[in-house]
Amino acid sequence: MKRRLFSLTVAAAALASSLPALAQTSWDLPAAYPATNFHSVNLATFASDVEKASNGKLKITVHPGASLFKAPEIKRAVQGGQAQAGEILLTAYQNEWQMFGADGIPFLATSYADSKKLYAAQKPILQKKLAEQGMVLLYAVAWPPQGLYSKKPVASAADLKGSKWRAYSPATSRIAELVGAQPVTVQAAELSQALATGVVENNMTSGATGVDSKLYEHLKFYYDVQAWLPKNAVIVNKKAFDALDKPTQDALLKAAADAEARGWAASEKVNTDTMATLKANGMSVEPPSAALKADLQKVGATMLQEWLSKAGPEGQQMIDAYRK
Ligand code: PCA
Repeated sequence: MKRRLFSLTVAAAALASSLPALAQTSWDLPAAYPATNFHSVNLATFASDVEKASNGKLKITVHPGASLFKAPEIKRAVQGGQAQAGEILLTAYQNEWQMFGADGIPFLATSYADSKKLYAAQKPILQKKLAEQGMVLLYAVAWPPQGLYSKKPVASAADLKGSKWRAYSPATSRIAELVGAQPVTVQAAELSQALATGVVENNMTSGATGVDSKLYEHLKFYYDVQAWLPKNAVIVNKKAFDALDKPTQDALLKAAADAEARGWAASEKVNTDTMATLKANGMSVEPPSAALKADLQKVGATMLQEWLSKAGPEGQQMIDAYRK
């Protein structure tokens, strides 16, 4: 009996000593949008691609729906290493550095093609800034174009005066101010609740978030303004990245490049599909009137000037690179 126990112990010890060879790194990746959202679905595929391509050496657990960290806390969590990786909405961090907000400026880039050009102009400085902050950019994917959801019909910006406007970024708050509405910052995870309780009565976001948050249950009008396409970026703590062996780093970067291509394609498809879903759920989906469009374009022109004056030469260079 004793001998048997001894040989079992020896076997267990032998097994344990062979473990480092199979060592697995586990990462947490907090994200702020529901599991069914196309960004989250893409993250799940990305995580499983990484696990396969690294032969199980790197396991990434995605935590969607702001379940691990609230949206505005994710960047700092990755920077501080509380989470090894995370997905952030770049424009939400504009107050920290103006360049983060370049894709939140209304009417600067309104199509997928222009949005990709803007990303190309923004990417090198984003990578540099994140590196200075101890992080690595893995990939970024645009949300579908942003339109206006409202409880009441909106013929021109005058109809927005005094309304309770949901904002998700400094830029969306600024739009509210410029049209005379009252901005209230509400994260996507709390949007349906805020609408149900009457905290807000309109907002600008995508068809994707409209469907995720069932905005048609509270708001009957959608104006397909196509004003800008903000991006989500997936970032990783640099120390965590550097701790991986080279083959695992390569597997991660390859899976990230695939996720970026897949995400942009998914975004376009989701844009088309969600417009149909909004209509099927009784929402009026229309282009904005000429007056509303002109009013919002004026807001966009003001915001671009404001952004350029804050962003300085770095901002001007980026806009020039984008427009080239
Ligand atoms: N949905 C996110 C950000 C942009 C979008 O389309 C939101 O409404 O919070």
